[in-house]
Amino acid sequence: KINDAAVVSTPNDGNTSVNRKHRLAYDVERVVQEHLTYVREEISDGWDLIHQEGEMKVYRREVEENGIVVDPLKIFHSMKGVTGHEICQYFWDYQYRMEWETTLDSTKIIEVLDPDTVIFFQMHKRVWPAAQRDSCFWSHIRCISNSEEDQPTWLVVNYTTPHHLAPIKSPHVRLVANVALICETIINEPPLNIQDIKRENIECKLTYVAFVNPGGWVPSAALRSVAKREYPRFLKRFTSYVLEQTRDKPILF
Ligand code: H15
Repeated sequence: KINDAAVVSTPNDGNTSVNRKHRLAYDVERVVQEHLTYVREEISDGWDLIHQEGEMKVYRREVEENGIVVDPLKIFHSMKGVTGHEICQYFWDYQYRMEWETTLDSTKIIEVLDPDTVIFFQMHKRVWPAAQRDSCFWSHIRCISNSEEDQPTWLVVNYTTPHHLAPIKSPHVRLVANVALICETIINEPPLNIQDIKRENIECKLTYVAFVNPGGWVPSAALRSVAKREYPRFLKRFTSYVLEQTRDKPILF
């Protein structure tokens, strides 16, 4: 099965596979499969609901490693009017990023590994009394068909990787991240003809998970309060951006 694992599918045609492997293909496959395995896991003991607003629920588990806060975070949300493909496309595509991201100074692509996988270098805004953070990560978009009848699952994974074009330069500190956005599209009261599906018939259930290590010490209370404020803010702003961008466009299934 390991050979199949590195087959790369194209976002615009989930059924075609091309055998174009790049040096990080196995890494991408491993992390994608991990996210798919855990996405259905129920919220259990140790997870605190830290924010709830409409359909959005933000959970966090308090974890420290060597005195550094590395709290895993999980958001469940559901919205009408957009597909999982649309949500993931806007999240992955760098050309829209600075329109919805409020915690970045810059973003750039430093390598294209295949049509669905790129490496980003980002400079984050300095948001608390600590050194400025940067990040270097591969970002992969994927469509997974579950069955003939169901809409496919779409996901994006952002995962830290080193890169010769992005050396760590003091005073900047490198963030270490493993972030996934996983979307399922539901068609309510499906019309007989697929062409008749309207935006009001579609609903997207999304899960966003983030494991972020600040890469160095940051005061715990400050970091937790920034995270509690910024993650819900990000998801609200991002999802309203996608709604606004897609409202008058044909539905992208
Ligand atoms: O996922 C989000 N943004 C993407 C696209 O820019 C990048 C993200 C990523 C973050 C860090 C490293 C690599 C990749 O996936 C939205 C992120 C919203 C973040 C809200 C701010 C939270 C503040 C607490 C983070 C703790 C890290 C310490 C510096």
